[in-house]
Amino acid sequence: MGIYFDEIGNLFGKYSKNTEKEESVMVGSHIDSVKNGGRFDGVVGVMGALEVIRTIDKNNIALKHPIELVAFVEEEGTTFGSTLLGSKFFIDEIKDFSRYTDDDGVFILEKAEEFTIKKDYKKRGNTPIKAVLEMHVEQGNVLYSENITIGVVTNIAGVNWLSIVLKGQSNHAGSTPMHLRKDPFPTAGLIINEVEKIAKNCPFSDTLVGTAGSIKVTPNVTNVIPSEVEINVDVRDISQKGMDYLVTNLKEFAEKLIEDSEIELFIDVEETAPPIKLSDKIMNIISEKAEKRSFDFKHMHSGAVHDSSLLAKKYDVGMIFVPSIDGISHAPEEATEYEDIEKGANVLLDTVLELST
Ligand code: HGY
Ligand code: MN
Ligand code: MN
Repeated sequence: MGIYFDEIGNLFGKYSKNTEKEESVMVGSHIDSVKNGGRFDGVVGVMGALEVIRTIDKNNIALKHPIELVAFVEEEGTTFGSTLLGSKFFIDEIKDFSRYTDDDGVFILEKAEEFTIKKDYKKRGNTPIKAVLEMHVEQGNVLYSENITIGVVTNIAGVNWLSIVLKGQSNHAGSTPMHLRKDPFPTAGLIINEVEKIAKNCPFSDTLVGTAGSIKVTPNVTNVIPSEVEINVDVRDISQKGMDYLVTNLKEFAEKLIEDSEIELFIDVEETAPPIKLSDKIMNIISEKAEKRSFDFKHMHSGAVHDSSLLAKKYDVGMIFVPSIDGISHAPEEATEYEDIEKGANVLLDTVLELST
């Protein structure tokens, strides 16, 4: 395959043996992971794509369209602080790179150079794309609990990430009387609790989820009243209305909390990806191929976001889910039976062939 990178470090492998058309069928996922994550999230989709290409090549199957394997970087946002960065760059939606630095303050493009330009990478260029396919572990418990082999993804939840910063005044934990403190931590605690309360009690959506996943306390020392607390909140729903409900109510709650206090509040909302519907045409092909192999399949939405969320803004996209054992993901216990991955890869192969021959 021709191997290409782009400036942010996304990796592409183009298989175009005897193909006459220019538009490629893109297949892949991401290879980065969350901290303390599992071994299947993302990787299953990249290895599945590689296996599909190997099988086509080994069997000398004639294609009309090239197949492009893709391994996106920074899908999880673990290193540079924003999820779906690799695919966001690929669809040309990143306006300002300055906010994307790692813990050492290195910008993502600078970091990517170590893996691309320094290895005289070839630019992918603007090959047109006919369709995009991503196989992925479900990361939920629907398929596994219902003993279903294939998930045909209909739509993907949207995601907003909120950074909520509360500023107070650092001081001595022992000699500062309670009425003289400007301690942002208790306020942060109330806001964290409110995330769950609002998400649980939304009157019109039972797919709305809210997670206060990380907190940064400065200076984070037992005998020092914190000067600053930053909470990062992940808000998702398959409807924008649900996401807006949580963000709006949380903002109002936080602003009310600090009204008569000397704590300062800063809220930054990053609309990372909108809720999105996937291609009916590709959904039908995936269903038909699963049926042909007598695999049980189910149409379902994805609560997790994927690179496909952003690609679906520009291209015809389809996703194939394989079961996650006990629905666990983003944890070392994340696992999927290898025979389930093989079944998913076969449906991926059949779908790719339908689209590229
Ligand atoms: O957070 C997600 O849903 C994805 O795993 N990045
Ligand atoms: Mn993930
Ligand atoms: Mn993933």
